Amino acid sequence: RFLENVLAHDSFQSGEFNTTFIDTTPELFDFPRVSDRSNKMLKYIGEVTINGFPGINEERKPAFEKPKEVFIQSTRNIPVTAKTILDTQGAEAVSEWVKNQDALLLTDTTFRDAHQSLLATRVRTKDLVGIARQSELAMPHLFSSEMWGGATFDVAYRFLNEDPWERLKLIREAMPNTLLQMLFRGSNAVGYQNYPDNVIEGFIKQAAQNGVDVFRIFDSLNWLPQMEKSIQAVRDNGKIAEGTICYTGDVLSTTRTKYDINYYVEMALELEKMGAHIIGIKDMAGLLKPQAAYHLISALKDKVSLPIHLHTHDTSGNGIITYSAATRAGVDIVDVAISSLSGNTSQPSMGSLYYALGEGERTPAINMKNVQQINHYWESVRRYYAPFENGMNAPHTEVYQHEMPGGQYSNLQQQAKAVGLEDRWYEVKQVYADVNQMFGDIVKVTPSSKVVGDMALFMIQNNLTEELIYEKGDTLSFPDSVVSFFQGDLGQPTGGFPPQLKEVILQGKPSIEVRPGSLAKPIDFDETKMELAKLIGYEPSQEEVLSYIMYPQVFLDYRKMNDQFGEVTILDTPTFFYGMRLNETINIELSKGKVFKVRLDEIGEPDLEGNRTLFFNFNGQRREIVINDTH
Ligand code: 3PY
Ligand code: ZN
Repeated sequence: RFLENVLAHDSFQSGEFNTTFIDTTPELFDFPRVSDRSNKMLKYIGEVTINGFPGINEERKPAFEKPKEVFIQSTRNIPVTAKTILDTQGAEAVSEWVKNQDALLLTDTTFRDAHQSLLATRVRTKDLVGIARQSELAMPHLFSSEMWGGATFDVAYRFLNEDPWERLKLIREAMPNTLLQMLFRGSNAVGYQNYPDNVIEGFIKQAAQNGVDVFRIFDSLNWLPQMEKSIQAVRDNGKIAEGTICYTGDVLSTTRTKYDINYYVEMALELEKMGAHIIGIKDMAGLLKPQAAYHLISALKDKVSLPIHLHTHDTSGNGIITYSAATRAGVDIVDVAISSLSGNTSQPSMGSLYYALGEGERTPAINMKNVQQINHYWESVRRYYAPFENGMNAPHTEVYQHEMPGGQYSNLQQQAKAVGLEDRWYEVKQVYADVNQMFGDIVKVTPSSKVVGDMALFMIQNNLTEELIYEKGDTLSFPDSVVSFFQGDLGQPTGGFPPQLKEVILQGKPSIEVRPGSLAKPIDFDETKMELAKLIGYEPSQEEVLSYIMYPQVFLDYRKMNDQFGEVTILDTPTFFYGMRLNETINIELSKGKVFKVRLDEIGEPDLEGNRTLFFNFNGQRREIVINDTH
């Protein structure tokens, strides 16, 4: 094996017979590890080559051009950033610093919400880390980079075979001078249900230790008691708590007055009392129209002493005008994405906003030449993810009627398809809006938005109208998420539940009106750690224990995949999704600086059991891998 390794080594093959490389190349002696790891990797490649990747229908791997090299000149003097202020003077000082800036500050959502909203959250750590350092150099004046939380946590494990904590650590390393921001669902953390208080506290502590600086904390019903513990935990860890209000309806509507300007001002004042450092306005569906933005932000700036951070989605096509109006009204920070991952269900484009605002004292401090280079990278990388595009490619003003959040649109479309309602999608959107009214006009964002979606599908599938629900209610078996919602498991909506519907849906089941976390038994972390150790065969880290608490089965499935295939995160994205073409050669960096060449030489015919043998050339050695063809 040693001889094989030597013969296969680049230095040997290049005809350089100076054997000092034997002394300086420890991997030549590293037989079992390299061959075990590489066999697992080849097994993965073989598996995707033959059986495909979930959600990808193309039979053959397309040819992708490599992203252009990005080279951003680093400056000698590191500018004073919000991150340096946080690290040297603390969170309150950041709040003051933000308020004292004339220029509009920007949060770049490219690493989180942009791909969550456009590409089903599928962008891999490799592609993010591949541009993270250059992004920081290109955009040193960003307020923050939103790169964690929301759906990225479970999607990483569930669909990408990667560990989200690892992503956080790597981006932290690559971006030491930028505030890293995460989206945190209050008492639902990064999940879809309520967790006990000590889980929320434990999660925030671990996220802070691994590099999160700004926690955007929201509740899916805007119910303040669900946010208090999280805000306190962020403060206890010396990080920035962005107390966030979800925006719904239309503050200027004269017919729908439940969520008027006063509602937001009151809530912001409560969040300020709770200890928030910044007030976030989270317009997750993109409903905030330009004039409404002007009035809302003006009122908030007038009544609240904290900085205001505005988040919208460009679904309607009005995002830039909304931001322009908010900027005139004095908003402190807005969320944008790099152009090639912006627009439609994503955030408005950073470049478009820059040019729209023109020269003036609020012009954001960005170097568009640098931003262009980063944009070229994402233009190429986005192509890898084409199968996950959500299909919306034009402004969609219908969002003002159905009010579905950007991230839910394609998800619910898939859910509808799965139950055979693909052709009735227009109806699903209408019923979604009707269900919202039946529920008393609630905030719709993960996880409350899922409840509305589930109810809409249930009604269409069972040919139910609102009247029929009241008539036949006690004979119906409502979706679990709907029952649990009316039981109070996600908290209480503004104005309470409609009493008659609550009675029909609960059919005598008990409900609560207190904060669910106040009843939940705290998790015993030591016991859970022991339980998990038995299941995975080693002592887990605190991060792994938390992941297991949030998503037990998803985490265990990920461990199983990891044991079977190893660290597939090191594969380039086209290979990860599509496997290899016959006679293609790829490079795999099995560990830092150790690059191996892999060629797929032959794919054998299936035998009677459907097994095919794939012949690879792995750094000069022939390797055979048997894959069961499941077609
Ligand atoms: C999430 O919770 O994942 C969201 O992005 C909500 O808008
Ligand atoms: Zn969003």
